Amino acid sequence: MPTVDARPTSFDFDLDTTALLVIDMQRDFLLPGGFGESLGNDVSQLRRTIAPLESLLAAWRATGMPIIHTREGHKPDLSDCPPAKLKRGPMIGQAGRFGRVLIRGEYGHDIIDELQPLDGEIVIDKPGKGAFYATELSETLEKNGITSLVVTGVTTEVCVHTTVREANDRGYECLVPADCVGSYFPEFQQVGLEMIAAQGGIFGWVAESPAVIAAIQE
Ligand code: C5J
Repeated sequence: MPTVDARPTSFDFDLDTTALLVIDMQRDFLLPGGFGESLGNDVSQLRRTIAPLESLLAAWRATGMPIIHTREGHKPDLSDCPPAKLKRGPMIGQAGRFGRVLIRGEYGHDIIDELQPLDGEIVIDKPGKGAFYATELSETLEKNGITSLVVTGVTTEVCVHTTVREANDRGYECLVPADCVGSYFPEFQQVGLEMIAAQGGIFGWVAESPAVIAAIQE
């Protein structure tokens, strides 16, 4: 069983029961000129996760362990977008540089070229911030015998955090590689990671991706 040097303690995980979760590495959030940047955000804060995630994905793919990608977005008629979310996110469904913002099937809704899923990898479309809400994620994990998750993607304090919290309440162990999650706000990145590992790992563990790669290659 590989051990990762992580905060708050070292984390043991079983390669047969661990999946890699890649949260919302979508063009709408990461591309210069896209939705995220149109809100005044600095996309370079998210884009620094791309290279470490490429390396982690390559190492993970070599093990044959499951990989699950998620995309936040809505049906074209917005019937799965709660009015409160739309009220606070009026750009959702509007025309953006890369198509209708956060709408399934649009160019901007899809995953960035560098991290496109390969055949056989699972892609889960989610209408909310958490990957468990209104999706088939629970069933998918149960079917594959998964009990631990390595959670990556964007943004740290929103969709990554919500998913880690949902997973924690459902009994999953979560390890978050700090260099593979990103926030537009450096202070949220720092505090978001601290919150996961606080109080003896209240939501899970935090490590760096080279340590995770070394462990899965053991
Ligand atoms: C946000 C996400 N930040 N994927 N979505 O709205 O974190």
